[in-house]
This record gives sequence, C-alpha cells and structure tokens, in this order.
Amino acid sequence: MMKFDIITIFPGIFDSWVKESIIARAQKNKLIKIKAHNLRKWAKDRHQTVDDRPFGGGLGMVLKVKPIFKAVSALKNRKTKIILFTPRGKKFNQKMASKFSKLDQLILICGRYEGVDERIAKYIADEKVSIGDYDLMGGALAAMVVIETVARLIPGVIGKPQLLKERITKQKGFIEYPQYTRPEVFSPKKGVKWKVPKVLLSGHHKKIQDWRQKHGKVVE
Ligand code: 6GU
Repeated sequence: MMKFDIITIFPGIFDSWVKESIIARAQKNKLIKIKAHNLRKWAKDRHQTVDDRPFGGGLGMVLKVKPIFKAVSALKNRKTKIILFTPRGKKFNQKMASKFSKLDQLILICGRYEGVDERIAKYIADEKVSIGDYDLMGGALAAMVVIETVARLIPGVIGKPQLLKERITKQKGFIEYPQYTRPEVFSPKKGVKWKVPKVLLSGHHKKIQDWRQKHGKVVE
C-alpha cells in the first residue's frame, strides 16, 4: 500500500477531497493511504510557532526549518521520497508521476506563498516540484494534483484495470482522445446540428483507432 503523508498548516483543505471520489474508494480498498498532518504538531513551544520573520527583511513570514525537520523525521519510513512544493521546482509531468507511483511512501511538504526556509529545499527535500508557471497561495493544490496523478497509476485504484491499459499507446504514456456518446446528433437550436464524427459510428475498429491516434494527445 502506498502512503501519502502531507505536511501542511491547513490540513482541513484536504478533508472533502480525501473523503470523496476515487481517492476515497482507493483508501477503503487499502490501495493507498492519505493523511494530512498539521505541522503545528511538531512545534512544541507554547504558541506552536511554525513561521518567523525573514532574515534580511521583507514582508510576510517564512516557515521554520525545525518543525518541518521533525515532521519528516517522524513520518519517514520505507522506500520514500520527500517532495517540497515550490514555484521554483521542477515542472510536474506524467513521467515524474510514473516514477513516484513505484515508491512505498511520498512525503509532501506544502509551503505557503510567502516562503519556506531554503534549508528545507537544500537539505531535507529529495525533489522540488512545481505544477506550472503561475503563482498559488501555497502547496496544497499542488499536493492534490500530484497525489491524484500518482494514485490513479497504482494498480486497482481505477475501477477497471482495462481503463488504464486501453490508453497505453505503442509509445510510452497514455493517449487522451476525444470521446462522444448518444445522441448521434444534438440540436441546440433550430437549424443547428452538432454531430458525432461518422467514423466512430462505423464499427470499423482499425479506422477508429487511427482516428483516435490522429486526434488524441499522448501524455507521458
Ligand atoms: Cl508547488 N507552489 C506555489 N506556491 N505556487 C505554485 C506551485 C507550487 N506550482 C505552481 N505554482
């Protein structure tokens, strides 16, 4: 079973996402385990301080290195990778997801927008990951993106294993192609017809495959 340990100052953000959908079912079936840990658990002073003012001055607060170090030390076991989410990280893609899916555990450190002490990136994290070139409020959404992408690659997480296999192309990766269902013709208003491509109604397997290859996108 693959374990996802999230370190965050906003564990509540993950609640509904963990309780619903395919992620919840995968947990119930003991294929994965997701736990959002409150970083304050590892801040033992009276105010459970997890952040402090930046050296050199500047606005905002910076997450301290010690609580994160203690959290990671407490959570780390098995074949694991420690990921720090930061806009300066390596851009996340399907290939990284595929590598991560072979581990026993991911520890995901969610920073927040003002910043985290750079020693966490330098000494604690195995990988620095960004999910794209835009600014978020913190790493929580990035963690959900990574966990969902990785979890669905684990055998059994997606209901029918054929669903994964069907999309594996001759090359590496998955093919994402356009899909249609009934009706064959939809009329949003008089004189307008939105039609399903004829080839998909033909029953001609090879032609359908070629069409899907041509119009699809390979994600790897
Ligand atoms: Cl991982 N964190 C933040 N704060 N912003 C981001 C990001 C991560 N990836 C893209 N933007």
